[in-house]
Amino acid sequence: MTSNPVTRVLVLNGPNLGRLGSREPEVYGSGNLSDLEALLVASVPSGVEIDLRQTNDEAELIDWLHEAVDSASPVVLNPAAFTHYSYGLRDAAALVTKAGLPLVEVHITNPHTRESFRHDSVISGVATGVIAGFGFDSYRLAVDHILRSAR
Ligand code: CA2
Repeated sequence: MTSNPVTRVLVLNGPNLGRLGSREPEVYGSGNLSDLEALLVASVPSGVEIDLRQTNDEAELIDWLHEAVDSASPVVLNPAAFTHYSYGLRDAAALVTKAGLPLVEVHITNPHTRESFRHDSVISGVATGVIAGFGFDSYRLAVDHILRSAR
């Protein structure tokens, strides 16, 4: 539960998600990150900023989680392949939730229906919750939860 009204949600995306819309539409759908941003902006009340970012760089993603702590911003995180092995990202995600801020792990696909290496997440154990398998709606549901729980 966040105590202050939410004015900004950080929506952070890990490696290769910048390629959404141009590759593997049968797996990830045909929308790109601009489409995702537009969907989220349309789903939140005025006065709530959707700050959507993507990086292929693990260090940059960790820095953004530190920024979330310092600015008390709730986070929606699609860690992409880092989900499955990055203990550095896990430690940074734990800093967010230990600061009392929500961090919702999201996935476009349901990793449990895919290759076995995708079945384990090193992030889930420190996340507030996990939403997977609903395409871009996974993100919308995560933002909706963050805004409802902050009321
Ligand atoms: O389903 C998800 O959102 C994933 O986080 C996507 C990751 C994958 O490693 C996770 O297991 C599940 C992969 C993102 C790769 O993004 C691409 C986008 C377009 C084309 C190819 C890859």
